[in-house]
Amino acid sequence: MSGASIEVMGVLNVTPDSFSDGGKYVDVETAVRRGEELMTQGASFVDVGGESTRPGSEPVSEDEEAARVLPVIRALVARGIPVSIDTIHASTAEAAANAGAGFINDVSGGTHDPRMCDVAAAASKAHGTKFIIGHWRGIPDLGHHRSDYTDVVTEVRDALTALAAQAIRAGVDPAHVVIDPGLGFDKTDAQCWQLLTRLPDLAATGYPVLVGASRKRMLGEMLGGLPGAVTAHIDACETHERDLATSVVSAFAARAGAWGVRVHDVAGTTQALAVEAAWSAASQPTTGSGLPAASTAEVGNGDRITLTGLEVFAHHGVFDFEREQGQKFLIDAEISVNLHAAAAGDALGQTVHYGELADAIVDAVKRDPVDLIETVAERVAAVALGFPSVREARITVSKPDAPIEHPFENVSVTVVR
Ligand code: PMM
Repeated sequence: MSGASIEVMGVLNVTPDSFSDGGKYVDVETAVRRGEELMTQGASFVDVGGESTRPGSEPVSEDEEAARVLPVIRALVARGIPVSIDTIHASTAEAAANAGAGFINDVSGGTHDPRMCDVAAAASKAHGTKFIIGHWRGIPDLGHHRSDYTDVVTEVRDALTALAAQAIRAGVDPAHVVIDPGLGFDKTDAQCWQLLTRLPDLAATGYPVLVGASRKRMLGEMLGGLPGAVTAHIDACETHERDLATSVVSAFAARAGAWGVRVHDVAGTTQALAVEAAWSAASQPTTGSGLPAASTAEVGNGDRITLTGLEVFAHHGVFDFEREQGQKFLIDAEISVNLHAAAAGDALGQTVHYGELADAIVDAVKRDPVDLIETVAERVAAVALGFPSVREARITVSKPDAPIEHPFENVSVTVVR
């Protein structure tokens, strides 16, 4: 279940030939006005592109591309508008990042230009620039000849994971990686729909997932099967005939756990996302306090760190002698935290340091004696949840020497928070 806020990337193609908005925003002033309009309509940031990736389109020299995008990026950044640069060229990405673009959006995922990963790494380090890694198999060809997959979702996911690992090895901060299945790039319409329906498989990689379905052929083909009167109505409204379908995809993508959507019609998507958010909020189970209860979907992908049998000498208990003499407590902590980025980058900074977790738990158990191990468990859970990215904590506190008048093996309580 979603309801979480999702990034809306508004498309601003400053190209004469992009497939749906080519030629509309070629002069800087018009482009900047459009960027401002996209932000007013609810965009989180504006994706500026200077070269069309439409199959069969004319390649653009890097100089020409830079001349198209840089003045627009500079003007948008000067107005405080967050920007991404849509390019497969490292030199354009570098210049854009230096001009203040917060995202490098490379539909080739760093495969087209051998310098791209190094540029993304330097920008990640110097400016905190994020790197959007798209999936494709080469410059788009008119015949869509490279769409042979045995299992498109698994293959795209594995390819993106490998590209992300390569970028991280080059020096991109794992927290700056975003992945994108590259809808329409070397994929049939049916394969694009499969990728959408299995977005959770991509999200389970631990990387934020961006979806770019806006106005793409997969939507046109689907709408083509509707009665002619439907299209006639759309024409009368003067909106692009695929925008409504795009907005519906945005809502479904949000529900499926996407981090963001790349769209031309920001206003439509903003409305669709508002509907999705209201729907999700109303359908959340609530606790007695009226607060939403944690759902399994929110808890994440199943990754866990488990620390068992942590021994702490402390003075908890209802009897005076327990308070005076103290006794042994054993703590088991199981925390839910996405471990993918840590594993991909072999990076301690992306996970919970179990030594620090143990230290924090021992400190929490040792301080201020209380009557109940329930209270101790609650305290330990709060400490565990205080570590960054921990989404759930299952804490068991055992008191093997508890004052019970009969032979027993152990007594414990478990809380899940
Ligand atoms: N598609 C296009 C261009 N840039 N960027 C990302 N991250 N994902 C996409 O799917 C994507 C993209 C092609 O569409 P356009 O010509 O309308 O910009």
